[in-house]
Amino acid sequence: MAIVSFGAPLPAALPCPTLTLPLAPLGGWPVIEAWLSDRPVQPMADHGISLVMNGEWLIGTISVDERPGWSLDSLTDDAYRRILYHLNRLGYPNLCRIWNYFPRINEEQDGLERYRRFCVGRHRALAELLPDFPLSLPAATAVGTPYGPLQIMFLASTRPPTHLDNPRQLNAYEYPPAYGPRSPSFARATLCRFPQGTTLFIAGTASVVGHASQHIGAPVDQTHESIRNVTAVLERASSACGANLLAQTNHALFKVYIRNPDHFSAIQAAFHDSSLPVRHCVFLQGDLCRRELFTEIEGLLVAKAPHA
Ligand code: 3EB
Repeated sequence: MAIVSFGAPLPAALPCPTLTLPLAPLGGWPVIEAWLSDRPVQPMADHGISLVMNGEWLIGTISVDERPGWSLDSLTDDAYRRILYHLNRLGYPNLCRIWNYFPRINEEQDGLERYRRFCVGRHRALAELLPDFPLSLPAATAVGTPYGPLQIMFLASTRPPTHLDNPRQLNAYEYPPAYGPRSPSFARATLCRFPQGTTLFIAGTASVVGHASQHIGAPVDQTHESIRNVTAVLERASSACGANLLAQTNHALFKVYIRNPDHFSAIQAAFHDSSLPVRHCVFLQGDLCRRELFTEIEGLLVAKAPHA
């Protein structure tokens, strides 16, 4: 259905949505992520959006170049409006997972940090157009690239999923204004309990407890805190679906974004000492949305769980 490449170029013409991300894999080889379907797929492309559907899932990507006269909030607002327009038109109105990547995430643009500008634009579009906002917000990631366009990948479904909170963390969409004029529009996790199977998407999860960043300046302690948050989300999802997902992390994949490549070995070692399987982790160099955050974990778990 889709191909995502980390740190290596892709052939120009692939018959599916693609994302080429300049996030270097740490500790080795280029990483290619392939999203597969066991049913026939139908592609569609329109002005920078490329998407594919299989009757249950829709996966799409949009790439937007920044241009003079457009601030990142307007650009993001416009991209999200176009995404929602197509999801509604095609009958896949339920957002399940979103990834956002753009450069200079912690730089100021016209007096506001670009991550906060991105949040303003995303909030403007979603608050206006998404029914049941903010309760219908999906798990998401927002990570900074060294260069390139604003790139968004989105997964949606014909069926409504269940969005989950993390009891250790305030919902991001309820963060106080100290973190920016509009709160970050995402859920801590999204659980898709569909007849074909159960999939859990865990959002970018950092060293944040309540709403405050923890362990400033300490990458290993931040990693352990982030792992505690991922574990708490797995416990929350386990009670939501009636299966022990903590016992199924061998069916999970994790991406670990690391701001400073000098921290890679120490952060990787912290996973060795944890309950998350390090051989299921891909480590990528990327900037995070708060300057003080050194690392962030996201996860995907295809679960064995009783039918919904
Ligand atoms: C946090 O908990 C960390 O703006 O979409 C993590 C994942 C974070 C996604 C987003 C932000 C986003 O606040 C930051």
